[in-house]
Amino acid sequence: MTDILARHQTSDAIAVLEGDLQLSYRELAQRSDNLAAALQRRGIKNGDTVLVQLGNVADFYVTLFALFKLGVTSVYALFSHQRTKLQAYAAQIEPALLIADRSHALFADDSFIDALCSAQPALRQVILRNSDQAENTLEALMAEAAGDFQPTPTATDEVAFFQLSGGSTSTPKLIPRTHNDYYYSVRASDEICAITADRHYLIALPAPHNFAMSSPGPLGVFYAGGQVIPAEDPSATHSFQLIEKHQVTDTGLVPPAVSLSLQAINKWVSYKTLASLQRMQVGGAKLGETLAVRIQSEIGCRPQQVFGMAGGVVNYTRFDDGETTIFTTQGRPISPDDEVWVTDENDDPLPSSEVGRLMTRGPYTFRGDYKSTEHNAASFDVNGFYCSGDLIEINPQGYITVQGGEKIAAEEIENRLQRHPDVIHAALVSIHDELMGEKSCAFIVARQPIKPVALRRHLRELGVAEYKLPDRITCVDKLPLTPVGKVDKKRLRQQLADQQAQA
Ligand code: DBH
Repeated sequence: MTDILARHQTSDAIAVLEGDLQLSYRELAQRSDNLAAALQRRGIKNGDTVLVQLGNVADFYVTLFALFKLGVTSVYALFSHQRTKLQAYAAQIEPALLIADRSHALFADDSFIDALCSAQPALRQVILRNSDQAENTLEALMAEAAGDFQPTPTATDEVAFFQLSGGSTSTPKLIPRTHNDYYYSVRASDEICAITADRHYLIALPAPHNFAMSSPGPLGVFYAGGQVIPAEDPSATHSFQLIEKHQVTDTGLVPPAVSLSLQAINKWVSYKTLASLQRMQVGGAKLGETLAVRIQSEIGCRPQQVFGMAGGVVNYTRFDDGETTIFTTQGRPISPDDEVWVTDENDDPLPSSEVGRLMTRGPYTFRGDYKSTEHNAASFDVNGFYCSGDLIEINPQGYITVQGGEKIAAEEIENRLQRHPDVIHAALVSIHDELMGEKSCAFIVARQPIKPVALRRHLRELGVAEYKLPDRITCVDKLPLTPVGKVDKKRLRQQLADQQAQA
């Protein structure tokens, strides 16, 4: 992955724009060399692991390349992550180095750092950004002369860094990504997304997210020699200013951010502010058709749907696809060697145009989460196909439409519901919803009547995130079963659809 920057390291073209800071490719390469050399002098070496938490700032990318050059394996926590997540990542990788930002509440003083250091005996170095100390700050290390630093990256078929799994399991999972697999996905994304040196890409999504990083993200933009504009504050107000100021041509958003942008346009800014914006990628959750159409008609740019996962397979609608495909599907895989198919509840393959569980295997898809033998045994089949838990349909042209289950592992919520003393059986299904794209409904068989509020409280107490709580909770006498005795979710969904139709 060090190659992405090495290609342009003598270029004076602008690589990153952040506020008044403007870094050329030459400067980005120099700073990352400086940082890598400074860390090497402090004993950080190839084979070590590193925990990083930085926001959407130029320093994120300086650090990313420095750590690639050193050949250390890193986890990049989201800036929104708090104590529990960081502790869980540290427990898994036992980092030798922590790089964090004093402007994050967790690092405003030393108490969390001290706690982390005492729990992690391997942690030898802490480097902070925005610190008022004189030395050992990230800023100071980036300014130390690199001397005759020689990169020592890990081998191309070895782990380059860990991606974060969006799954809902109690321990956050880490996904090993190799240089070869990730670099391939970046280059192929550039081709599909037509990323060239004249593109200006705004990063309003959290920088470490797989979409923000590689689909095509800054890695794709750097590969092509274009400009990256990280938005530290992702709000529409701020993003719009950056788009106008830096003549942004491309960006990627999640659907709720698209809604907020449309609202902002209609309320108080002229669409002319966004005149430079030619393409808007949308992913991370299902984009409703109405919103997709409005991107084109009200913002005046070309929507591209992206459906991917941190562990691998990424699907894009292509710019030359027909409007129906662009507005109503989540695209098709990057590679002709991506295998994506759909199974029913009994793990049997379903024909095209039927809804089932996504199974995938391919050249840049992971083969297992880090240190998760049991979990991996349950989420991969004997042929190495990964079951993401997403419910999808694949049309005869190979385009995917997400039907539900996105990122909310039904089994996880069901297991937690079943930990309530009055719950005998629980099943979670999702249904289409005009407003939200989809809604989840939990069917409960209970020993005695339980109020939905009590069940939601129970889930919260077990650490279930707010957005994963079932939108509806219905108590039933029994759950319909398939002939092999699994819960017949098709029938439950049908039941809900019938109720909706009658309402
Ligand atoms: O949701 C995702 O994880 C995702 C979405 C779009 C992703 O990983 C990606 C593109 O690469």
